[in-house]
Amino acid sequence: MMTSAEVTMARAYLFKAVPSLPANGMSVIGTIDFGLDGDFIGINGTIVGLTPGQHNFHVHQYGDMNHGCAAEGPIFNPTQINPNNYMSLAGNIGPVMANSNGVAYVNLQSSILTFNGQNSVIGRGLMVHEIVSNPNDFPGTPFGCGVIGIVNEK
Ligand SMILES: [Cu+2]
Repeated sequence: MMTSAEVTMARAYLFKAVPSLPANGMSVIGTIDFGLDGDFIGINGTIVGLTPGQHNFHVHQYGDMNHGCAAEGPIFNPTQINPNNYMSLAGNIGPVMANSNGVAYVNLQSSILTFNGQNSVIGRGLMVHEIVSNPNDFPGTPFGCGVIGIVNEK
C-alpha cells in the first residue's frame, strides 16, 4: 500500500538550453523554489545570464529537458480550459524581469498550481524564454529549463 506524504517544498534548477542531452558542461542559470504560501504556491528564486528585460516564464507539461528544452512540450494546462487563451493557462506564471545585469529575482504566486492532484507541478518542466517584446505574444524561444522535483515533505 502506498502512503502519500504531503509535499511542502519543491525545486527546479534551470539549465541553459542545449541542442541534445546528455551534454557536457551544462550551466546552471537559476534555482527556483516552490513553497506553500497560505492558499497559494509561492515561487521564489533567481535566474542569471538573461538579456535585460522581460522574459516569459512557464511551467511546461513534461519534465524532459532535451532538444533545447522543446521536449518539455506545451505550457502546463491541466484543466484544458481556454487552451488558446495564453494568459489563462495555469502554467503561465511569469513573466520575470531581468535587470541591467541580466539577473531576474523571481517572487511569484499561483492560486492554481498545487503539489498534489491534477494541477501538481511535481515532475513538470520549468522554462524561462528568450526576451519577449510583448508577453502576450507567442512564448518565444527557450533560454533555459529544468524539472520541478520534491525537496521536502512531511
Ligand atoms: Cu514556456
